[in-house]
Amino acid sequence: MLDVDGTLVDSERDGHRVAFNRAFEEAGLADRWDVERYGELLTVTGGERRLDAYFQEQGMPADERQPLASSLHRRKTELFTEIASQGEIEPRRGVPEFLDELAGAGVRLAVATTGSRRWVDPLLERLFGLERFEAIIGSEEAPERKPDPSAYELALKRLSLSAPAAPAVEDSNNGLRAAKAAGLACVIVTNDYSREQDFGDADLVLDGFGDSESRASVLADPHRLEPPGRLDVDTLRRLVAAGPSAR
Ligand code: XBP
Ligand code: MG
Repeated sequence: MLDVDGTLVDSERDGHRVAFNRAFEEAGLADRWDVERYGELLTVTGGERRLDAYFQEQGMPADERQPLASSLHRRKTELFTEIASQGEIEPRRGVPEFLDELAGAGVRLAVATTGSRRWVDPLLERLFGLERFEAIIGSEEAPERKPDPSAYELALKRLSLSAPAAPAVEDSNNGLRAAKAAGLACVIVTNDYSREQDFGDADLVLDGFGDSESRASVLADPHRLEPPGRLDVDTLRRLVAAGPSAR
């Protein structure tokens, strides 16, 4: 079970953030989210909810901010899709190799994201090919965003799997909480935005996927899985065998 934003792709700082700022500019608004501010705003999942929470913080009344958040988010989605179609959103280092290894081992894959299918599907198709994923659950299927577990619960249902059989790979505390609430074991691969977050409940924490040229460092390994400098199929299999509550 795979998260998208921040996990499979580096999409937040140079993707969604830039698209939000362009949407503000086009709408004649002076608001701009710099890299640091966007990191704080990321604690609210879902682009429309993030806009709404931001305008609420600015003191805007609900009847004004909700339609504004909705129209800005619609435009932001179009702008992000354009950015992605220009090839500006890259897979995280090690992800293509990781997905190839999973495919080679016959591991069934599903995606569980709070993002909209309107940009998720074309981006996954462009970077990895949609045929790899047996199910893709986005905000349209699971409107209660992470840390709500519904995206993971639906993904399990689509694959007719029960939770212990399927570990999640995530990058954030919100994602970890969603996966855990669905009963999944969860591997965290941190990134620049998430590295300071609380991953105390995670089953394995790495600072990257790792590949042949760059080893991932292990930040927490409560099951003593001892991955070989990268996240690999064997480590995931041993995690499933250990079970999420084996700590
Ligand atoms: C990612 C998100 C998303 C993106 C933007 O959370 O919160 O909202 O920032 O996508 P996760 P949308 O990685 O935990 O799924 O604007 O389509 O919501
Ligand atoms: Mg994420």
